[in-house]
Amino acid sequence: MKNNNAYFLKSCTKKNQFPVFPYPEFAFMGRSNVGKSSLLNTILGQKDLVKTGSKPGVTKTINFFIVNDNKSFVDLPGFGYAKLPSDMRKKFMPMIKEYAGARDNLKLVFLLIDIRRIPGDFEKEIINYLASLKIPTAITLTKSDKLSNNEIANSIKKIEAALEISRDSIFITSAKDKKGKKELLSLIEEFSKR
Ligand SMILES: Nc1nc2c(ncn2[C@@H]2O[C@H](COP(=O)(O)OP(=O)(O)O)[C@@H](O)[C@H]2O)c(=O)[nH]1
Ligand SMILES: [Mg+2]
Repeated sequence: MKNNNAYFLKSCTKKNQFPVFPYPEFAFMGRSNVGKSSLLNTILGQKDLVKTGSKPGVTKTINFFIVNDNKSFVDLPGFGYAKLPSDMRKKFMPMIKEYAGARDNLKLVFLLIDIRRIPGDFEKEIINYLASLKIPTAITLTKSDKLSNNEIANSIKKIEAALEISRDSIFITSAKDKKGKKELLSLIEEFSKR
């Protein structure tokens, strides 16, 4: 995938605002501060198409980007700004459901998780929900530059066990050193054709 033409299309808060087009779509979700904006910029090969390091929880809109006039990337609001997990569920799950249920061309969801964190029930719930819609999820571990190779291997084992998923659906990335960029781009190419 060449990264020469990516632009922001629109921000939406409701289903009836979602753009209609025939492109294969890829969604990115994860907790605030997980490195979602940074990873999106890395994948797109652009410095700051997507704002990074902004105050957690400020962006609550669903943002659509058009990539190479043949794909769409969707940046979902970061969850985790709400204090209680039950609150997160109340706000975030309905939004995920509304979004994922409405997008027939959604090919793959990148669920970002900080490589230093053990994911819990909330991530599991998202994975199970997407699976019920037959939407595949790529577990995308971020900020791998913060750990040694040994620590990375240990984290992968723990995350695999916590989410009860196979190693095949886990991808190791770093926006800082661009680790995983090639792999994610090939994945996007592959799933565009499905
Ligand atoms: N070391 C390191 N820091 C990162 C990486 N990705 C993001 N960050 C930092 O983590 C913070 C949150 O990043 P951001 O992309 O805004 O996260 P978002 O809230 O998920 O969109 C910022 O201070 C980034 O510079 C990474 O791969 N490695
Ligand atoms: Mg962000």
